Amino acid sequence: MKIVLATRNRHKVEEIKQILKIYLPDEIYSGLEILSTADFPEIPDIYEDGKTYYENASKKARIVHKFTGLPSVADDSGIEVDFLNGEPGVISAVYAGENATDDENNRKLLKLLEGVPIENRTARFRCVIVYVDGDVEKIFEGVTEGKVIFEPRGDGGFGYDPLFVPDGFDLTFAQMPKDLKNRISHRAKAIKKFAEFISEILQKQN
Ligand code: ITT
Repeated sequence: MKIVLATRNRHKVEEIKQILKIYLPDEIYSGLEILSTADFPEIPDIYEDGKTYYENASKKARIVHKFTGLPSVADDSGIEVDFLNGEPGVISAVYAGENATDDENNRKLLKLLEGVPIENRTARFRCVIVYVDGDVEKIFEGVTEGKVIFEPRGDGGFGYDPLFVPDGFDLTFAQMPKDLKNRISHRAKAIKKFAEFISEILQKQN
């Protein structure tokens, strides 16, 4: 079976593949051909104008399914900071501007949290995964709670990882070994549910 990951974010592609490898039985993972938007140059850029993660993920999965004819899986995700009333949330990727780098987004977030003590820096990462194949649409969600620290730590991961320490840990997502982030992250929780769903489909086919 082929599936297409409807994302242009290469970090997400890498993480989703690693998480699927953790949660799918070996015989299913090895029979799965995991493609991504990068394999289909004809797919246009997708403008993310949704007000919710679901709207954006559903739009990405539907467009990629339309162009490829293959089961498509989109991820829309973001960080929600309580002190900022849930911002940046759905606009996490473009918080500091349309073409903002991760570094610019992180600096904006730190500036808005200047002077805020650690106990008030609570936040969560949320990931919404949408699977589309023909008339079938399925939604899977994962959330990981934690805090935004005072300065970036670590070189791993992407996005806001250097600023986020998940509850129960001392390391940021960017300091952790990849396979630890990929067991406890918002994306891991959502993809674990997707892996259960896809395993069932594939087992029925065999
Ligand atoms: P696609 O839309 O092509 O999938 P994108 O990076 O634009 O790629 P989103 O619109 O879903 O994806 O934006 C998600 C942003 O939220 C992402 O760019 C990061 O800034 C942040 N984010 C999501 N998951 C993250 C993670 O695991 N670690 C750090 N930051 C994350």
